[in-house]
Amino acid sequence: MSSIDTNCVNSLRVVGAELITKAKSGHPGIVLGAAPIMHTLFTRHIKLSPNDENWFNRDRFVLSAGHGSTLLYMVLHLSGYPIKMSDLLNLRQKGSLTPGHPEYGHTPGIEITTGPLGQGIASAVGMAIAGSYLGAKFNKPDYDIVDHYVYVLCGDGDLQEGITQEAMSLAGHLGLNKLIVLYDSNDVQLDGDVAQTNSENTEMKVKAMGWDYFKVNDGNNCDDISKAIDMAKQSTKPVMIEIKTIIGYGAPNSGESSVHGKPMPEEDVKYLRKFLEYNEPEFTFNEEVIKYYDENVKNRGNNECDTWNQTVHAYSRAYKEEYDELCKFMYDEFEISDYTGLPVYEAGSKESTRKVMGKVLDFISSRLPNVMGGSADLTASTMVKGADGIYGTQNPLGRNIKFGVREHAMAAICNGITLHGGMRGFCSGFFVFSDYLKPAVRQAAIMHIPSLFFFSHDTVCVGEDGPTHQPVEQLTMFRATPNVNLYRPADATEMTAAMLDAFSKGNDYPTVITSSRQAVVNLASTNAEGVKKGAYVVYKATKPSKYTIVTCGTELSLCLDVAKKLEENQVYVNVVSMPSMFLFDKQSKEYKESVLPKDHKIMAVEMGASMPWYKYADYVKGIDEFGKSMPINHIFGEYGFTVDAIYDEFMNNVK
Ligand SMILES: Cc1ncc(C[n+]2csc(CCOP(=O)(O)OP(=O)(O)O)c2C)c(N)n1
Ligand SMILES: [Mg+2]
Repeated sequence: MSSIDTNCVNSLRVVGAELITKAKSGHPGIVLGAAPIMHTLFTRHIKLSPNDENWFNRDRFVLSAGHGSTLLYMVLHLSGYPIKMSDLLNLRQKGSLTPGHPEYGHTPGIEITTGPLGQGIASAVGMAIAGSYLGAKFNKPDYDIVDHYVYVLCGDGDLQEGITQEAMSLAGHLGLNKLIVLYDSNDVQLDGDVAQTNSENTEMKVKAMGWDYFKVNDGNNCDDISKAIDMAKQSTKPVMIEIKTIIGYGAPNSGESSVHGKPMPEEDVKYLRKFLEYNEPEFTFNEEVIKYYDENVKNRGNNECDTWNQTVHAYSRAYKEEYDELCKFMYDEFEISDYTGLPVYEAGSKESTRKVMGKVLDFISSRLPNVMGGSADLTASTMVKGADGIYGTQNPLGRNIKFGVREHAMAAICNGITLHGGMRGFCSGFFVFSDYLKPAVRQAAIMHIPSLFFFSHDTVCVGEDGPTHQPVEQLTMFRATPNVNLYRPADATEMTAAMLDAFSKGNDYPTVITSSRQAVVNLASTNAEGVKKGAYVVYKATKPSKYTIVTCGTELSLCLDVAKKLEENQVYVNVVSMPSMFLFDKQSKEYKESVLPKDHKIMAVEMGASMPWYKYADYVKGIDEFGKSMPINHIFGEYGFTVDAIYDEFMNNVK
């Protein structure tokens, strides 16, 4: 290793340890162990332009081992991103630019929020899919417009997560040759040695999944790491480079799990400095280091970006039409203006909302070439699929991703597609199995990105498949998750409005849409404007009323029938459809009170856990037990979701 590499790596190690000790919290183990990996990747390989953070063809870097944030912040600081030393000194402090784990949209240069192990590597697969699609669409001989790599740094913990197996298996199947995973293999994790937990052969495992595998035996050797990355770039498959490192290298307790996540005491930092023969003042990168990063990351990257801009300029002349289209992708300029072909449903007709969801999605895909996604082996049930055939090496322009039964990776991949830029990812499954992918929806919500999650079979009306397949608490789960818009539309009108809104521009939150297995009546009284406000009065009582029934989804038509029966008995109630609590809560006080008047007694009705409705209602008719296997026509009676049963419940508890 050259002396400059040693100087850079040692300064990352010492300053990193000092910053964590100053912060009184953080993870020195990975910083000390993986510093040579990050240094080599950034100074010799990665293409980034600090001048243009959003350069479309930059390499994407994903720190799947999010606890290594300090290392990433330091490298980005040295690379010329607007992260100052004062920001580093504020590591993990309130309001700082350098929070505990990397946060997308918060710190310059951070491509994705990470911390929950496994999410990063799975989303990187999505970034690689988006990159390959865009490359296939726009690259021409001599014009490599989108040909970037997606690099991941992961640790032992990432590889233990189930989501990682799902994602890697799919990446291998799809032959994502621009995906390069650098595995910080230090045989140690938080609670002890990895050997206490794992005995599989990583090389055999990843090769069996269709990956190439290279190994670097000495993780302190930047040249060896660099050579392996060079080889990885030549591969026709996704590549894992296992790099043997020593956790906490240079600390007195290096190689032990105790160095993973506790700041080093002052005397240990002194020991480290002595061990590395590092003599700069505290918190100091010396001139040589700064200059080296200036030249080899910042200037190199900015130059590569300039060259790319020239290529694109020439491309704009040689391929005018493609260039115009490329701009629409890059600047997110697609919008639906022509609604010809949007399915129309007559009032009074019957259709399941899942069928409507599928048809509207097909329409949207035909208008928006930047949407891409699919289902977890449930297209036949959810009706959700992408356009233009199945995506894969045979058809890189296919927009239908067959995820297989890999819900968790599917949702994280969907986030990666969206994060890449230029594309919007969507995915789909049975609502009950949203449990399998919820952490990725949470990530999307934290990142404020508009990933899309479409589910069918949204209540116990699934029927025969029984409690394992009958969702009860999942609606509550998403409604309780901050920054998630959950839509539960009642009929074709509401579903169409929800779908179009989900794909509209400017949403800084993910959208979850649920749909019914069974057919429902398409009502004359539902409307798109009301849907966008989250809730609206669908039926106004014919005489002054003191009561409102609030509901959503397939229970809306039922509640309208209940209101009719009540009127026949001189009880006058309004009926409110509330497809989105998230949007309703954002409305003005006046609007909210016009929908749910303060002086009304309010009953909520939904075939799901009652909990979220207590925010709005005095009395809730819900389902607070698991489902039971039986045909759907028995379900309504079993759970009291018939006109007569709800009528009685209203009369006994609300009136
Ligand atoms: C999903 C998830 N589970 C648990 C954690 C807590 N956690 C953070 S790092 C870590 C150990 C990971 O071990 P490894 O990847 O080997 O990191 P190293 O100790 O080598 O730095 C754990 C359990 C987490 N961040 N995410
Ligand atoms: Mg480890």
